[in-house]
Amino acid sequence: FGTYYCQSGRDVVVHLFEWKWADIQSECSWLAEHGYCAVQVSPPMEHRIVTDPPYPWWQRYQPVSYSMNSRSGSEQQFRDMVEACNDLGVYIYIDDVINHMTGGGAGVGSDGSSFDGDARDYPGVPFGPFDFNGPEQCPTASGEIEDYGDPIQVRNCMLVGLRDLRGGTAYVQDQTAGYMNKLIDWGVAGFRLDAAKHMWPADVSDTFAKLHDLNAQWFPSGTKAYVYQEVIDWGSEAVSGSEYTGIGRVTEFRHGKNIGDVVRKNFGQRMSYLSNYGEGWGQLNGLDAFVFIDNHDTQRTGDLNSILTFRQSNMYKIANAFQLAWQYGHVRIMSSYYWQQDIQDGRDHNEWIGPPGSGGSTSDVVCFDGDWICEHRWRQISNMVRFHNVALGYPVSNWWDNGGDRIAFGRSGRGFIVINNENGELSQSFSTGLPEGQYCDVITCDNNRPPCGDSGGACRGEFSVDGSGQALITVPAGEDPMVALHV
Ligand code: QV4
Ligand code: CA
Repeated sequence: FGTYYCQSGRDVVVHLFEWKWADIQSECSWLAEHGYCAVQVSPPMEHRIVTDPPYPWWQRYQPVSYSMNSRSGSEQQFRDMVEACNDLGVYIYIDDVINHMTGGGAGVGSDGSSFDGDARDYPGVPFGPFDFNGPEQCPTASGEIEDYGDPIQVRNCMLVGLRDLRGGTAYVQDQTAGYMNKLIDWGVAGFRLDAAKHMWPADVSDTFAKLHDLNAQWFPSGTKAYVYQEVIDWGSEAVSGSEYTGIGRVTEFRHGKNIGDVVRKNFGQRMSYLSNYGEGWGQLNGLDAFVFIDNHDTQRTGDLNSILTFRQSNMYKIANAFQLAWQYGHVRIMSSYYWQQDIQDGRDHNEWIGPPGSGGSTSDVVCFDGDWICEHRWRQISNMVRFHNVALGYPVSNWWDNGGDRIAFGRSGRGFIVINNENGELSQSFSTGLPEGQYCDVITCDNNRPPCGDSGGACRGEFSVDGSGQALITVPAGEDPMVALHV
């Protein structure tokens, strides 16, 4: 399940975090034009409605049933979105929460189903007490995961009180695979497996063995769903990401931290150390890895001194340009909404705040209105998605660095990028490996070929590559300290 299917020349995933289905449906035309392969959408199943705190984003990680009315819209709106995006060749991956149901307490979910977490009763599925892990499976007195050094606790006890499904039983697998098959039959192409670390690998593969092939209306017959599993592995716990690489791809959380540390120059890191970035840094094999600079968790509760987000816009653009120009892992771009942080003692007390809107409903997306950040539309990022697509499959070449924080590299004649993460202008002749011709800087210009276009006057214009692949390139320091050229 680690193979993904894209329209030819597309590769990158965008996470439209907390967007409504109707807004994603309209965004798909823009995404198709700009070469995105797929969209990751928020968990689409019926979820708990949390009022204390009021309607946090994380209420959607507490399933009540697998019916489809959620904060993002109705079942019909979901299906319309999938069809419209598929028709444009932009595929939908859903955030798949099947390790658990809600936390404690009782109530009514977003589609009207009742639930009682204390009694472990979810009639909307239905699940009852026998479908959950209890004292026989989980060795801790609290029923919670207390020691991440014990794989049995990690898999069989509750993650922050979330009622933990017995994923090894045929009945539970039939319900969760049935939910995924419903979505596959509607045209969904992939799954981010939430909390995969908390599920036994054998249960995960038994569940996926029940999945239908993708819908033949849009996908070649025999195509399997794409799966990337959320396993946070810093190397210090009992459960490791490599236990899951045989099933599908695995999130590589070290990617965002490592690149964040390099661009921020933490711990003496330098851009020049990136020359062997990827496996050379002790990370997963790139063909197993699913990567991102930040995700919906790390941008809130991650190590905020390492992780880069839209809030550090200039460094964030450098980090994204590097991950898109380099060749490592399957890349996802984060697309966020704004919230006011309240940092006390290094922790954001507002990290729970849900998407823009009121009373638990979400506002329509208007990119760049101050509420919706739309990083995926930032020119420096979306033009680098194009660079990434053009260079797909062409190895890194023409490496250059100054031993410090200035680097340059090519992609075997398809693209070339220079990054100047130091003070002062960088100006010199580079061996680009590019064919002779005139190129535009895609970090600051609209087009890759003349006429370069004028993005608000920032465009750095044309660069000439001569017959031997040499080009004189000047890269100012400060805002957008990069030049990127591609065929
Ligand atoms: C609270 C107490 C518990 C207590 C419980 C009683 O903290 O000690 O037992 O009440 O019922 C929310 C609250 C949390 C609350 C819990 C249950 O924040 O305080 O427990 O609900 O009511 C998201 C949020 C969580 C949120 C959860 C469910 O991050 O804060 O919990 O949604 O709403 C590990 C895992 C990794 C996980 C990561 C966050 O290995 O898998 O933690 N990441 C994924 C998602 C993440 C999501 C979940 C998993 C759960 O990316 O967004 O958690 O689906 O590293
Ligand atoms: Ca579990």
